[in-house]
Amino acid sequence: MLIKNLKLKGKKDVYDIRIKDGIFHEISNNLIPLKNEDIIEGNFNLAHPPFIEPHIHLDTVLTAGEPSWNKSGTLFEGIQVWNKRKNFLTHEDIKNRAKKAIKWQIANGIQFVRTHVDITDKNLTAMKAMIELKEELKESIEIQIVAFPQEGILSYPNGSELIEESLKLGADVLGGIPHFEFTREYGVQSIDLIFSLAEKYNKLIDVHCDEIDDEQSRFLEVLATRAYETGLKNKVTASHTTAMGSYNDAYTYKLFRILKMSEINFVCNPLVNIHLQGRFDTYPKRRGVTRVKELNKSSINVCFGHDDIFDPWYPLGSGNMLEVLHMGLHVCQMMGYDDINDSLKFISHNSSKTLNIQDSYGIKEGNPGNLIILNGNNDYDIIQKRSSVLYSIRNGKIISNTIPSKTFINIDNKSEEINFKK
Ligand code: 17E
Ligand code: FE2
Repeated sequence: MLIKNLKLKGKKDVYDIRIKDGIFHEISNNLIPLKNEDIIEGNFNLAHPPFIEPHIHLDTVLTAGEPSWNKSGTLFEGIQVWNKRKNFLTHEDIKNRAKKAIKWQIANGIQFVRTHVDITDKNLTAMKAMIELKEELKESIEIQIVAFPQEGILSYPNGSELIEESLKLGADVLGGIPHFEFTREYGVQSIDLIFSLAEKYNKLIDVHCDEIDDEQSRFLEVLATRAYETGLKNKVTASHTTAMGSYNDAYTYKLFRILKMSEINFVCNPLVNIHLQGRFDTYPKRRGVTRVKELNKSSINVCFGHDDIFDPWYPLGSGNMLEVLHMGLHVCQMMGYDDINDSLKFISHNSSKTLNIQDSYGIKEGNPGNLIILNGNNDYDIIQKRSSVLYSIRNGKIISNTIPSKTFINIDNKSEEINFKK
């Protein structure tokens, strides 16, 4: 396959890209088509590595309102509603809903997903279904599965057995929820258990950590310290960490030292946490998101995740990482020209480090031939217009393409096509 006339980030020239046997073969100017080669016209749009969804709950997608709506908008009511919905889970229910959401993700240029799957269920129905779906879709999307104990490990009957069983079934990552355990001690013990299992089974770690507006919720320091001391370091991710939005600056200054030393990754979920947090405040009302701008400035790896699509925690969403980024830039006040112009990394390169796939990620000769073509030629333009993903190409095969809409206006006695939306 030959893709003609592409812009590449940070480069002035126009490039052609040849993918052969599923691999980036040549990236150069003016490549001559070979006999019988498939040709795609890039129209001077930006070629970019595929978007990454580093944090979603695919087992819960598309269940909002079942059996009831989350009326308070809190994390806690979401957990209660899901607890009731769990009674109706079947293998096919999980697979059908997750597959529908994955198709939306593919249409939006996502090719790598890390999904949390609730394992506080004695039958592990969702885990078994997601492991099967991961295998079925592996040509089109790479899925990492987190064994996520939604109702706690030490606070849930047989929690530690269920999480270990999930690893034996094939989960890739260990999850946790220390701030939701009954006691602080259980929270710390749950982190210790996660680390010992990660070492035993050679797995990654991604913990829902301090997702609460309680400035006393300080499991992040424990997670980072264990990551540092065990040497698991960048194999560890802290998701949400919304309490960091409530920590005082003196404590946060001290905390950042171990965060930096630990080399752990962060996932901020701005769409969902701007909605779930601050719910116990009147006014002033906290934003309840982690300190993305400051983490990034300290060269600590941080990326953005969607978290939910139409489920007990979030009533909207269509799997579009540009919407996530758009919200993230606003909520984290990263709206300077340079911030906006260098922001696609929060849904691509930075996320690849979180997933530990950075070595084979990116448009580079010799890497797997995975890219998207966006309807725009720089980060700024693409976010402002929330561009369509014109093509998503995986191992040299088109897995989605979109024809952008056209809009006509009729004013001043003339009809005109305008290009405000991509
Ligand atoms: N569960 C949880 O503990 N936190 C969340 N944000 C979601 C599920 C979506
Ligand atoms: Fe989450």
